[in-house]
Amino acid sequence: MFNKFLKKYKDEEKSNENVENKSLKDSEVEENASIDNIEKNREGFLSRFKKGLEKTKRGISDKVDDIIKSYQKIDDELFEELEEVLIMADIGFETTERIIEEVKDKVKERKITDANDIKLILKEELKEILEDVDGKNKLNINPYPAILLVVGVNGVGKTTTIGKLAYRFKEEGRKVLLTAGDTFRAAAIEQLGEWANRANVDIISHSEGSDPAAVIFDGIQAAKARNVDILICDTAGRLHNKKNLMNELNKIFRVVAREYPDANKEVLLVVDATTGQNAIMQAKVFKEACDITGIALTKLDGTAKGGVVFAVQSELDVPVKLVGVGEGINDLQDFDSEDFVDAIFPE
Ligand SMILES: Nc1nc2c(ncn2[C@@H]2O[C@H](COP(=O)(O)OP(=O)(O)OP(=O)(O)O)[C@@H](O)[C@H]2O)c(=O)[nH]1
Ligand SMILES: [Mg+2]
Repeated sequence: MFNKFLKKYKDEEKSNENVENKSLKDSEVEENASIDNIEKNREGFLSRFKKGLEKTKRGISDKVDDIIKSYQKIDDELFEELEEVLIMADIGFETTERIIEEVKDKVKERKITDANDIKLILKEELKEILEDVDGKNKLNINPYPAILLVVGVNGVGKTTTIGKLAYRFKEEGRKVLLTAGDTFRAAAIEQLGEWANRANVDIISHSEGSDPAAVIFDGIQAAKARNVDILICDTAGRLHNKKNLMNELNKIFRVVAREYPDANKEVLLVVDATTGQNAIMQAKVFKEACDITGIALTKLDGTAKGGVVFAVQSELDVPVKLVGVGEGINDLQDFDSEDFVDAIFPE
């Protein structure tokens, strides 16, 4: 979507250049400044994104390059080595098999004999797997009001992701409210409070050990009374077993359905990319406990196994909507499949 905006602005810029001796009015100067800002933001965004994905790039693209260099002709051994690289990058067995079969078919179809051309086909396949059909990778928050329930096991980055999101929505001019639904530890409430301060948004919290559904109930009442656009609710990751988890989440979901029926709902499962295939297991458990509508994949900057994005999207049938590429407040990006594949496969 960003590309479309950029193109629109660039087209306008071009048509402006065609008018000879046209002096710039104040509004045009401002517009040009905003074009510069958009381009700068886009550049900053892409460079942070690329930097965050550097390890995954080395784990996939650089290794594929090495293999291709060592093979003159295309044979089964080459495909076996490619398969190994993809599995090592945590793309997952099933998804890797699918990709390799498709690549083999295309090589045959297009009568490709030069090993160098395989990379392009591989890139095509990776993009296809992540393709955003009907904008399903976009957060479901429009029209407002919206409620975002953020779930996931402990330590995956839920609270951090909420903080980053709050900051971003606030910067975009939205009215944001946070709810400290992780009442398991006092520190969790404090941590969310710190993020609320940083993002300069309000927070609703109760004391440690109180009922999470009751905090979320209060959050919803406050959101309605204050005309909040986006209410974001933290939840506890430290639940001892699946039954506890299901009970607690079900209770929260009942409150949301009853108290905020008109709000757009997004149930965001946060998973930690550095845990690789374990992230897939967690997602499967949560999918049984509640209707996950999207995944935020965090800590992609800390792993060479960012290939897990492909496994998540193709094996779970839940769209990846956000990716975390660092601990900073700006290190959360909307997931864009084109940008992602281009970052891990630059050529
Ligand atoms: N490098 C990196 N670190 C991250 C990212 N997202 C979160 N973290 C770090 O992961 C750690 C855990 O993050 P939290 O947000 O506290 O995780 P949580 O899921 O809320 O954890 P609990 O409240 O214990 O369930 C923190 O040190 C964060 O800074 C990311 O995208 N990249
Ligand atoms: Mg937390």
